[in-house]
Amino acid sequence: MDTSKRFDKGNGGCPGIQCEANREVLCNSCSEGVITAAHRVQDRSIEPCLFGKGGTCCRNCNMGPCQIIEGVDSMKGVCGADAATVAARNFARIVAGGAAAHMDHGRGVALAFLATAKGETPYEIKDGMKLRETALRIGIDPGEKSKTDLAIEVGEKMVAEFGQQEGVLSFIKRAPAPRQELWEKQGVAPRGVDREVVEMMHRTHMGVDQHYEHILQHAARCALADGWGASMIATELSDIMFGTPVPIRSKVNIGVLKEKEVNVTVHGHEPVLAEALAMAANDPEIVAECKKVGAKGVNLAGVCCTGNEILMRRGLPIAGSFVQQEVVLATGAVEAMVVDVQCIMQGVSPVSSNYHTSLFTTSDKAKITGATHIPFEEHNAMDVAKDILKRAIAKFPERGKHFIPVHEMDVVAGFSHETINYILGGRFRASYKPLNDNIVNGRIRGVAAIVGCDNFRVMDEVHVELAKELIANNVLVLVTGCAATGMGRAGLLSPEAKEMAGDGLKEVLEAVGCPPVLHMGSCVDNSRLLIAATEMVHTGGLGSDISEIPVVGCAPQWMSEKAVSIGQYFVSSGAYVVFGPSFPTTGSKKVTDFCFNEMNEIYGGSWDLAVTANEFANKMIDKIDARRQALGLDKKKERVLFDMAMRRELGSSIPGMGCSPGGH
Ligand code: SF4
Ligand code: MSK
Repeated sequence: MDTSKRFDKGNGGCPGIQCEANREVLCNSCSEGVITAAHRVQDRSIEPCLFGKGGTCCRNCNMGPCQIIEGVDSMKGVCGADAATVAARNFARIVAGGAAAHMDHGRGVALAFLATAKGETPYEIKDGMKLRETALRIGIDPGEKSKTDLAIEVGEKMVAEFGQQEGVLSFIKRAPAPRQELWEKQGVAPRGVDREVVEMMHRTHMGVDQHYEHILQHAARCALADGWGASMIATELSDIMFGTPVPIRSKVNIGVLKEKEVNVTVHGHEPVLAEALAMAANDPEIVAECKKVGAKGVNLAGVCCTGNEILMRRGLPIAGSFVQQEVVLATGAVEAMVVDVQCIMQGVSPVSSNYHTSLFTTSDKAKITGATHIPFEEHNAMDVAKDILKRAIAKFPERGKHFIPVHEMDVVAGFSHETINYILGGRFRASYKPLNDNIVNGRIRGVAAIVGCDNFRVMDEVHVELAKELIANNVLVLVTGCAATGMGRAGLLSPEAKEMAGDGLKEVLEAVGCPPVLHMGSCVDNSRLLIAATEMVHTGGLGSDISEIPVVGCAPQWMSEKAVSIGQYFVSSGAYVVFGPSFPTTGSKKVTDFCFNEMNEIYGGSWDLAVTANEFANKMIDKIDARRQALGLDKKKERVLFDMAMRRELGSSIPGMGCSPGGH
């Protein structure tokens, strides 16, 4: 099944692309001659390879590459490997790649945290309460210890978990007890962060692990070391160091770039760099430099998950999601793009070279041809941040022909697990009980997580259409990553969007005053979703494990290997997870059956595949209803079935909100 969709040629030969703002920039003369991924994806010569897409191309040794067809004896690998072995190995390596990205991110945060605790960085330990709670959770008695001593002890223990060889990772013990027992029984409880990735790469080397089920079980262990290990470490320590997010208003979309300010976009994932830039932007020295060139100040705006990090904690705007990174530069209005790691397309370098824009790489792990490399690490954070900003300011007088579209949208972000607890129950009785009660009484049908990337091979705004359909059916939506930015562009992260919700959900949202789609952060912050699901279990009334609660997940426009690791740790934690528009094992029926069905027998959670928003919604709501029924909560619920006319009407019924995901 070919699930890809192509962009249409838009007006005058400029490519159509998922949002109005993008289209306006790429159709404007300011971007004449600029080539972006939106153009490249239309090139038929880079059509996805069918063997690669289905996971049955093996290049793990130099007797290959071997292209394998399941059930055809003559189409095995030279070594005799069959399609199931190859598809499982490739899937496992995708999980390992994605997990490794989160793990290295987590390690960076843990090292920065430890250095901060020792007073060696410009950051501080902002959330003392969360520090104490975290210490207790990982088996450290806070007692009368000073904040500094406690932070050093927590930091050292977290750093040590990356190289741990035996035992089990500390945060695994946060999971519901039956889940921990299941992981132990299945032999998938992660022992150390790095160990599980190294073992995954070893097992999938030529001639090692060849039984697809055995390979996939270690993929589960590797993913758990990501979700309940490195990603959770990254989120928790970032919160303690930079502040636990609380609801905060801001704006998203390319229109957040400012005409009279020095526009600096921060792109990538690690919050340490973006925090330093945010601190330096208000430094008197920088303010004075801006004045000298006639700029009103520095306008710091995020791209991809760095955007989510600074949006959640500082209320700084997001200029664009993954698919907008080159388009933001093609406005000609950006003085500098500063990148660290992950999801940075090589295309940003040639695009920036069309303008006065400086591209800076900062991580010792990532250089890009054409970019200026300025090494950043937490010990010299402020010096590097100021150096970058001064160079950006110097570019401001060189800004030439440019175009900033008017599109920007108001959002409310910052729904950490702690915030949800607080807004539901209040300061003195913070609890998930009101959420569970409303699920039991049926006002809220269930909870759905929409996570992950946007993708140039998906033209429709599947995230947005899906979210609309879910909330109309009284499903509360939690969102992270670039999906969150897409929701923001479409107006779904504003409290006014409650008008789109079904009656039951709307009643609850009116009582607590939050949007129907809750922005929970970046890719690593999917760990917040694990904690939220666990809290629902602990609160009671909805079963004794994550596999019983009416909660589902999806990544309808996934692109990155990290999304697959995230999906797998949700599945291994007991969630039903739908991916689209394709799944990387479909070349092997055996492996796909294992992921879609047998994993459900083992974990009570499984994978599934959908393409359209409607297909996603049907599958997710069916699963929520099935879990409600198993809990004895139903009474079969009414279903609102969507057609295009209804979607249009829903979008336009809210003041200031058109259907256009471009926003206003
Ligand atoms: Fe081919 Fe086997 Fe080598 Fe893979 S490991 S490339 S299937 S010979
Ligand atoms: S940045 S992993 S495109 S969500 Fe986290 Fe966005 Fe996906 Fe990268």
